[in-house]
Amino acid sequence: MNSFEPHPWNTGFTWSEHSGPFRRVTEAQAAAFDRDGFFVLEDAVDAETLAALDAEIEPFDREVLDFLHTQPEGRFSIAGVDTVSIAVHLVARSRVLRDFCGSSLFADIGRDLIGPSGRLYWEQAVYKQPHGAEPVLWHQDNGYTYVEPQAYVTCWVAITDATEDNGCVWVLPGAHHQGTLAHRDTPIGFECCHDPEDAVPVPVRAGSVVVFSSLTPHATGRNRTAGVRKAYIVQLAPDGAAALRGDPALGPAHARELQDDPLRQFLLGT
Ligand SMILES: O=C(O)CCC(=O)C(=O)O
Repeated sequence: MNSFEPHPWNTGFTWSEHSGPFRRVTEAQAAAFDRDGFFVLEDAVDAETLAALDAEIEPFDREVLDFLHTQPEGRFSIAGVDTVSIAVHLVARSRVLRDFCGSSLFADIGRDLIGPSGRLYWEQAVYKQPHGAEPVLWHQDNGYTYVEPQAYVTCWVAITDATEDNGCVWVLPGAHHQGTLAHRDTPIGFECCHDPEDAVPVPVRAGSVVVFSSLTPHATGRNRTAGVRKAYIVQLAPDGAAALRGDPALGPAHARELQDDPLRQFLLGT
């Protein structure tokens, strides 16, 4: 049996169920989101848009890899030339990515799963390098930066096919109901559980989007193939969401930072 400890700042969390009418998400997908904490929007991004994303992200990823090569052992935080490259806040530097995140796809998902005033909270490209050294450990997105409200939405856009071999997402259905869990800090990232029971792989075709909650424990395996596994991650939060600052081991948060940077955290559909 999986057993979890709550994050010290998570007291009295309750999951809010979603009800229609929905714009993009089906009733069944919304029910899966409430029950399991995830679902897949199959083939949500067309081939032309995917090719544009791929081409646009390429120089940013190259920049990250060049930076990683200057670091001791090619590593910086959880990223490394031999494992994963992560390029953040690209909408501030790319009209193509700004338009993609401002598109009706995310406006609709936001409307369906967050409500009328959703905002882009974060976006990043995560590229798993060929024959990668490490997995991304089991974590909740709200375990890295504690945001309130705790439940926001992650859209994991597959730019290449994602398979069990190259490091697709795995999720732990149902655990999102407990709110944010305690995470331990390891040399290769935060971890909320290890090798949990009932984990589910979510392989997807390029162009499909794995939609999951910021509270859904997830992980990705090592890339055991010769190709790069490419994903662009787009996270949507309610307007007014704030990141809490402090060390949960030392006590309550000492600051709340509103997530409304106009350069990269714009209202959805704008
Ligand atoms: O795409 C991946 O390999 C992992 C990404 C992830 O879990 C995250 O960005 O929180």
